[in-house]
Amino acid sequence: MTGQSPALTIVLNHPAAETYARLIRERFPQVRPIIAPDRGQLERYIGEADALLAFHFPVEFFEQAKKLRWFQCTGAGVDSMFPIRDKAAHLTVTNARGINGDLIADYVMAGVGMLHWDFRNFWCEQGERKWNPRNVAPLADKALGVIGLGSTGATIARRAKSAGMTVLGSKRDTSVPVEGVDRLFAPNALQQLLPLCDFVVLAVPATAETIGLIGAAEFACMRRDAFLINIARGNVIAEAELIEALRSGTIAGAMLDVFEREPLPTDSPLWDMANVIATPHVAGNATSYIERVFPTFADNIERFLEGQPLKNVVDLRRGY
Ligand code: OXD
Repeated sequence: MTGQSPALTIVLNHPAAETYARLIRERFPQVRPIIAPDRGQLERYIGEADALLAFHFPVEFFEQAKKLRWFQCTGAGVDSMFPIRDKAAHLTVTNARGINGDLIADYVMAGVGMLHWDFRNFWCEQGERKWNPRNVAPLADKALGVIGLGSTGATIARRAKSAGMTVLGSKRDTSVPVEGVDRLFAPNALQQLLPLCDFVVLAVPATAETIGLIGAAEFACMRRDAFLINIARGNVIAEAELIEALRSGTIAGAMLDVFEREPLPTDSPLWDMANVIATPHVAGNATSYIERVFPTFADNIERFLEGQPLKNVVDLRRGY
């Protein structure tokens, strides 16, 4: 590329920017990757970017990104663009949907097993050397509802079905069946779906329609022995109302990977609740993530250079 101007300049605002840069150089000598994992570098280089790769879109630099035409999100959720979505119509936004659905489904099924068997209690009893046998219903007697049947939700549904569970789900278009889902509900029929579930799994993107989707009214529809699992985004739940529902026994417990504020503040009551399993937004963190996601990204670089439509394009008005 010496002496020639690059065909495409990509700013890499990611902790693994060095690795992405190496992979891009190996495959696309005509492309100029710029390593910019922190604010200072981003501020310096964002004005040169034709494309940006990041997990969160750095909205504070949007106005400076005058040449930007493409944002490749390294994850699935592009809710970080929410504040600028009305100004970003000129950008092509692509994501990495489908890359980590299997891992997220592993996480959900692990949560279903732990909550259902009350493993937290077994661990406490083990610490106290207590021998306290009890009986547990097979999962095949239980129903799991998936709110949001995009690529991740549909993978979760198939896994729950393969564990023998009754699987319910909600999605916009209920006319097309989803493999493994016994019964589909429209998004406005949550109040009918929730009382039927032993486990409710949130797998919706955070959009104008889903922010605050689950609050006191929805917890009141759930069974007192039901569990909630959130692998979507923290702001899909009204967190203060969740804490109240967990405290008062309106629902039995929850496994939460995402929170209204991340990292979860150290003074959040969720850390100490005996009926909560809290994890630090890891459900989709597959080992070798970069190797898994890079083929999609490389395919898109090729398409971008050839002026072809990109893959995994996100409709910013819908939010997914
Ligand atoms: C994602 C995530 O959006 O891991 O991919 O949260």
